Amino acid sequence: MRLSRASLGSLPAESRPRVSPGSFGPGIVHLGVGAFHRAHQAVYTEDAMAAGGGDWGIVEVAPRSASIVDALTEQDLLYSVTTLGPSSTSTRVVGSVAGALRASASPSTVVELLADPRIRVVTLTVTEKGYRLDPATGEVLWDDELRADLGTDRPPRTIPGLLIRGLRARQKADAGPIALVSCDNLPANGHRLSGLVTQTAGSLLDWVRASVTFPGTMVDRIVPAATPDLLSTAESALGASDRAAVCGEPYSQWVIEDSFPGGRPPWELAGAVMTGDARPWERLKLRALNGVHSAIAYLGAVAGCSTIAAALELPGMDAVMRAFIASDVAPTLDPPPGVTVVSYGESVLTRFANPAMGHRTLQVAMDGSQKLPQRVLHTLLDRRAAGGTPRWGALVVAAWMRFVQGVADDGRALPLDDPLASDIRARLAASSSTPEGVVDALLGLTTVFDRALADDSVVRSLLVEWLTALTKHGVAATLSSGPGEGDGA
Ligand code: CS2
Repeated sequence: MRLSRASLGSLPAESRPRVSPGSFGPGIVHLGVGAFHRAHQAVYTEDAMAAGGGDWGIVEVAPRSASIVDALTEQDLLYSVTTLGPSSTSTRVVGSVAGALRASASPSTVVELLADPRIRVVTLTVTEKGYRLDPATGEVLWDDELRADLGTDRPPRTIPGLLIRGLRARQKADAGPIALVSCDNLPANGHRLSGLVTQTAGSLLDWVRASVTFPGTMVDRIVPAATPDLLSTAESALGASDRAAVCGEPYSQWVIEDSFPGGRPPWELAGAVMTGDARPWERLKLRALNGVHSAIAYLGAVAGCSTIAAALELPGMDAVMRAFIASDVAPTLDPPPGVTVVSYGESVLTRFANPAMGHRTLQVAMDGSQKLPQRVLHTLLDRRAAGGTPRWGALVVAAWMRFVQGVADDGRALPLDDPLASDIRARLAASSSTPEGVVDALLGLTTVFDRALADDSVVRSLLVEWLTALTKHGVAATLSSGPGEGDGA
């Protein structure tokens, strides 16, 4: 049996949707219907509607992928989320989806939706690269594709193109104000999205200033890619197969700036924190969670570990991550009231150690050029500006430099899945393969490394020392020499 409205009656009671599918109208358009969104915002929205009502159904827009849209459509827009605790799992069907379509197949429908007065919120999970912003500066990366989206009538192909064309249609239709909400791990994501829209708005700018808000958010839940094992766990829990099943850890957090001119779902009833300023949360999460995640991913992948939990068990890894958090990350943060960076970091390491997750190091390692600035390099910059020596942060960057060379410590090939892969490979091919040569070649990636970092001799020599240690002795030996006496000191 396949999951569908007809099969809902035979699901175990605790797995049934908390809202009745079809009993509410659409209120949100979501761009980027990936696993993270389905395990996070869609769940909060279902819980918010279950607790407080409202027409906040989500119309899911997949920028390209047809398979998720087909699966949702065949299942009457239903799918399940399996929560993977360290010793038990539970599966629930989510009923907050009100539509699903593929932007590349129906761009004009997406534009029309953005001009529909019922839609008052647009959320986005399009990954760092979807915004087409320079990761180091947040400036728009103009190219022919984006110019054509903004300057011609052809169906838009880029995310900024879809947004601007939709907003133009909304202004024309006089459909009322709207909030655009980035749910990606970008630094000051509301500010970045507002920068993207204002830099590309052209003659629409005055209307955007008067009618569009860009609430910043901090989104958090570890969501590994779905596997065949997950699909069978979901099927046995539900007694029905689900081709759109996703999974996630028990922990989940959403902090949202409360600036929604057309209204919003009562997300606070679902446990979200509504605030005036999400940046302290966001910065804490980017540096003390995502930065540590990336660190474990690069070191772990080079050491031959396929999952984050396995990499965390490498002798010395936990101690080095604690040293990174306490010595480099913590001094750069001003955490939200009641939170300390070190205790937040402790809870993050416990979450990463959850053996049920099977979160692959290569999944977290992808798109490093887009992730490093906000996750690690901003920590280094702040430490240097305060006169510090970011020894552990430099180890993380050196681990990325070791990773992008494409060979693990045991000689196996490591894939490089990154929008700058060809630039990275070309730079490495043109440089000497000594640690100095590799460090200098990669520091030349100007959209990744701020000049202040690339020109900093203290940072450069820390990178060379760590890369020498990683190359000569391997990750395991480098980590097990521990925070006390690593080669990077
Ligand atoms: C991870 C994040 O893949 C990655 O880069 O660091 O997806 C991480 O799991 C989430 O941000 C947790 O909220």
